[in-house]
Amino acid sequence: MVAQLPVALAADYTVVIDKMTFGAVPAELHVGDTITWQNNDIFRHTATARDKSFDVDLPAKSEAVMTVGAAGSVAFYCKFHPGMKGTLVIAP
Ligand SMILES: [Cu+2]
Repeated sequence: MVAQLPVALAADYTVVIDKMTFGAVPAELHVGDTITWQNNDIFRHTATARDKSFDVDLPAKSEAVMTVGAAGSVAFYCKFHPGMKGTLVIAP
């Protein structure tokens, strides 16, 4: 009999940017998941990792998808509005 290995399915999450603030980030993130950054503002934003592991450009009223690449705790911010920030906690 063949053992059934658990299959980790990649999950898709959305982080909404609204009124100059990053919304809630996924509580349970794993490498291979995708995050759609959705900018609802009339301003351009970015989602930029302090460790440079990602840098997503988000023109006004746009969205962009990124795949989570590495485990760890990654602080991020907006290059244009440094007060906008958050942290992704990514499990392997
Ligand atoms: Cu911004």
